Amino acid sequence: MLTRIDHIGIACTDLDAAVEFYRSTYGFEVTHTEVNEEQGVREAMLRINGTDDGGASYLQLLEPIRDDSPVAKFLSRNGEGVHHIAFGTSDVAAEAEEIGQRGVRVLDARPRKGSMGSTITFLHPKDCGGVLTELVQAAEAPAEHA
Ligand code: CMX
Ligand code: CO
Repeated sequence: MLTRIDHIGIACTDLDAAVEFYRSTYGFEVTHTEVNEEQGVREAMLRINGTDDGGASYLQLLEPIRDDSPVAKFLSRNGEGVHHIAFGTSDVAAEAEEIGQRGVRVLDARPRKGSMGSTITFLHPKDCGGVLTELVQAAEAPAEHA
């Protein structure tokens, strides 16, 4: 089951400038930053709200670290903007398998490492009405949610 909007991924050319825009315009603060070598990005997660499944919803600001990365390719074709949406689930592998059986291409043979210790996979935008879609299983919930 998909139980929340986990995040909206936004492609930007200058991560620090994007962080400053979201801080000064809306008051959103950075919860976490990391480099994900496999995905080819430097990213900032801005926590917007908690959700009733014990998770949370974030904005994910993404700056490419390599010219051949998906976000670099997206920026060169479209410029800055919304890159993908991500739904949260408690079991990303099972969810991907089920959605794959409905004829949607799952882009990863097995789930990969995402932000903050999460496990992620992507669905092809051409099978999702033009929306690149990510599924996210958060890292083990903290003790109070276990
Ligand atoms: N949203 C919607 N459509 C997209 C898209 C996006 N983000 N990226 C590409 N497309 C469309 C293109 O517009 C193009 O459409 P047309 O054929 O109609 O022109 C088509 O998909 C192919 O585009 P492309 O530029 O040739 O891109 P590729 O096929 O090389 O790659 C994709 C597209 C989705 C397979 C690739 O971007 C991918 O594997 N993405 C998943 C990984 C990823 O995005 N990682 C970064 C985020 C990490 C994170 O969230 O943690
Ligand atoms: Co994402």
